Amino acid sequence: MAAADSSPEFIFRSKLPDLTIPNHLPLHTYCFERISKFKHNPCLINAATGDIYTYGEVHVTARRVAAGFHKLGIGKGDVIMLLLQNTPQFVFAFLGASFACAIATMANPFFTPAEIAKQAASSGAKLIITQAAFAEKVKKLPQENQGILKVIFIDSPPEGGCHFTSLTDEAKEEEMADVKFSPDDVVALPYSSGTTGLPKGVMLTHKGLVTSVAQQVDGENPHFHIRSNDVVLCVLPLFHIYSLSSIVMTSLRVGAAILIVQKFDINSLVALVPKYRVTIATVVPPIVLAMVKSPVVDHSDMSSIRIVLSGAAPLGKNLEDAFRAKLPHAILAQGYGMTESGSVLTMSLALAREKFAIKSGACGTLMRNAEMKIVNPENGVSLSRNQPGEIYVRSPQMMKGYLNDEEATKGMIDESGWLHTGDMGLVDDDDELFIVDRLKELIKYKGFQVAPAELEGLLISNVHIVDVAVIPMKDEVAGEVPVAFIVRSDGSNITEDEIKQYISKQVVFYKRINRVFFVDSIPKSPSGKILRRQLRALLPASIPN
Ligand code: 4UW
Repeated sequence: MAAADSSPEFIFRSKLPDLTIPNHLPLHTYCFERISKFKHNPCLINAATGDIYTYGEVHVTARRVAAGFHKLGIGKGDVIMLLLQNTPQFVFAFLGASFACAIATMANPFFTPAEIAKQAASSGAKLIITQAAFAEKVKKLPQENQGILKVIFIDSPPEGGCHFTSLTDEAKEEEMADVKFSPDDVVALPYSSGTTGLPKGVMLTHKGLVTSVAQQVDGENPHFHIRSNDVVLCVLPLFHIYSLSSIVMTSLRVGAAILIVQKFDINSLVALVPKYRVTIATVVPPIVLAMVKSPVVDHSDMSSIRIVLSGAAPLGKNLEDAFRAKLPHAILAQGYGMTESGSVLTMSLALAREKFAIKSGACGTLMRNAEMKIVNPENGVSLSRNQPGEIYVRSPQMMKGYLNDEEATKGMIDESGWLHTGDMGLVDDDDELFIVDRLKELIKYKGFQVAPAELEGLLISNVHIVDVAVIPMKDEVAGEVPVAFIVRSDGSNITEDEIKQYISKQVVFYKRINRVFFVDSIPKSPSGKILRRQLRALLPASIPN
């Protein structure tokens, strides 16, 4: 929607002064710029094994990985698919790709083989790095997808398979290719469905990610004050931009230790926190909920935690207040980000070196070197404070665009460079952003993305279904779950269970359909767009949507 011509523009900015950002540097150079100060400090701690890698070791290993990629014929602009749970090798491979001027695309290793194959083909991946546990899922990929040269395993490879150490052992740092780098080169290619449609490759550049990290941790009064003696919990999946940017890259820049945890479980979390003296816990709302509800937290030593950062999905004011009552010594703060916006957009200023007072329920304040507008979605008019509208942002950390999808890119970033987030929010008198609703189709299950269009595409291909719409339904634990409105084909008696099973076989667990509602028709606009708000109003009254 174009802004109405004559109306004034209300542009919001950070409360902190802008920074000079060295975004001419490659991401790895920027992250390791101050490594001489903390070369011998722990960088990665693998909670599963107790292994600790110092900054010096991580730096050398990543460079060796880059040299190993070069030996395999992987170079500038080539895509490497990381199909890994949280492990140190994820970080080595990601940084190795950056050193090699290659591109890392990350996929959820719990995806089904079809979901993995789709992303491998769409991204043009040449190499897959994975674990033995997922070997079956990728077994046929190199035959089906001629572009894939090799599958590398970080643990026991299947017979004839290749081990990750073959990258690092057979190559020396000096054998890295001498590549010509440009700040606009893509370094990360996560997948996101954005405001509409299917998951698409989000092109994040060196310049964009350097900017995003600098916006968080650089300057005299950093917005997110991580220190070199912090131990940062990394339990959120590394394939998601929140974890990669706001945990890994920020920690690398400041020299903090990253505690890599494969899976969230409240009992192991309460054991890990005192064991490693975790100081920063970066989480999603369901983890905040588990910490509030679980009695084990009451009997555990959580005293080392100074910050809990929550984001990727809404965190209600009541839950925030309950958490603060339970862990009063810790600062609980929210951040709001998006894959397409190159990660974080707003973050609580309670995390700054010189803290600001914040309000419960706020998602933080805009990052430095960025602009934000709140726009009436009906008429494109820019709104002033305290008025809810669609959140637009403009900043150098945003994506370059969607891979091979100019039309979808244009739908997301307008001609004036504003990215339309599809989220509804307001900026209050203290510059704090409150998110009040979501305009876009996206469903968020515990912070994971579920694209309605993907499920609708699968459902409509079933002969028993003639029309379908998938929307979110509120859920106390997951935040939201996908539910389907289904129009059965003539004479079909397909049941709710049969539909759920049909989907379960084809998708990762969090995309499963939670409820099915049979209807006579799906409400649509004259142009054929599903009227999702009307469907939301049809959900059972006991569930506030
Ligand atoms: N409140 C309400 C929130 C919030 C939210 C996100 O999966 P994506 O594309 O990306 C993310 C990224 C989150 C993030 C990145 C870096 C960071 O530091 C941080 O701070 C905690 C968070 O989630 O989904 C984007 C969509 O997720 C919703 C919103 O709809 C957004 O467009 N979302 N954060 N605090 N909703």
